[in-house]
Amino acid sequence: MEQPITQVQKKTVLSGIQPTSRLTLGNYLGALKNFVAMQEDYDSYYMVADMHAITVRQNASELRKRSIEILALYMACGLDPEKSTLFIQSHVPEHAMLNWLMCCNTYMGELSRMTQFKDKSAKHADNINAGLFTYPVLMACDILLYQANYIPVGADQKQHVELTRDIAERFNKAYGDTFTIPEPFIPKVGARIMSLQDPTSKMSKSDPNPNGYISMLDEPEVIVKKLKRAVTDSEGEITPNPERAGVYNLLSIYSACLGKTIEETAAEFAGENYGTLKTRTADAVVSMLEPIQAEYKRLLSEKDYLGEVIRNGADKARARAVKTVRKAYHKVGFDSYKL
Ligand code: ATP
Ligand code: LTN
Repeated sequence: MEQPITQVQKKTVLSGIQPTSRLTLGNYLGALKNFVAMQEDYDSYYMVADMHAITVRQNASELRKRSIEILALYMACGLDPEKSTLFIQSHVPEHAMLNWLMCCNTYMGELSRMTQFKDKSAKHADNINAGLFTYPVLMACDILLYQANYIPVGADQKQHVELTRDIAERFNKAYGDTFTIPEPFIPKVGARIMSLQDPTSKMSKSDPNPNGYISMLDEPEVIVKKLKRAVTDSEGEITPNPERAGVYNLLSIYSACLGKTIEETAAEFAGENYGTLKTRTADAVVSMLEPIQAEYKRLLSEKDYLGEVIRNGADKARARAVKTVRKAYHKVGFDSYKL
């Protein structure tokens, strides 16, 4: 008798990036590049985290525009709406619906230990709002709604994924199995690209000094110039030593662009000077970003198509998210038959 074909259920991946500004090389190498690599083998959900972005004051029309642009950039990098579910977070109201339940299962002490909260409240001392504090709970909801197994993120988000695990385990213990426990997926090289001007702090899209970061949309000449100005040290030798933060950062960028290990790259540059390292790193970055930039420009001119992708993405995401909300609402004692 013919055997029935049993389909192996793919594991689920979810991640997101905040549309707070144009994306940097750090966002690409730490997160986005892996989104693309993972979409082939996983049931993938990638969102633009616009609800997270308003923890810091945003201009409304710019936020709306940038959210669409970032979704277009996802696609320009290779995310295919036929393979992945691409959506804008605020289009899926289930994120906010689950948020309250999870706020009631998270401790103040846990949230006050989050380093991103400490950093951002220091940076925005005039607007330390409750959303900035509870932000990791919303991030936990993003992940748990889709029952995601793996979360591709840069090293700075590891703490938030760990908190998500704790909240999910607590909920499952109190109410019975409801959520999948996720794991962070952090790349070996590129998980923490540092500022070109201060290599002891993370390259960040909200850095007021544009020489500190490379934007994914920077022109080739600008990329070359920024890398030429990158802070190194006075030792003159190229070795893979994390304590020599400037040189190590350039080696990381070069390695991550070409998919090599830092040791391989350091061996390649042994005996060379910093000028060569900077020029070849700039070449690697430019050749990686140029085709993405061209495709991005093309996609932005296809407004109707982008609109369709965004609407379909929201429908697909909602269909999945609502199932989890129904389950969780029922578990806590809400009458969820109407959802
Ligand atoms: P902001 O500066 O607005 O706080 P950000 O540049 O840190 O933002 P996020 O939207 O917070 O960017 O991050 C999106 C993803 O990119 C996350 O997975 C994060 O870990 C990753 N990421 C951000 N910066 C870097 C970096 N410098 N190196 C590697 N990964 C990074
Ligand atoms: N908190 C992340 C962005 C983010 C995210 C998520 C990442 C929001 N929701 C869910 C992974 C999964 C950040 O600030 N980088």
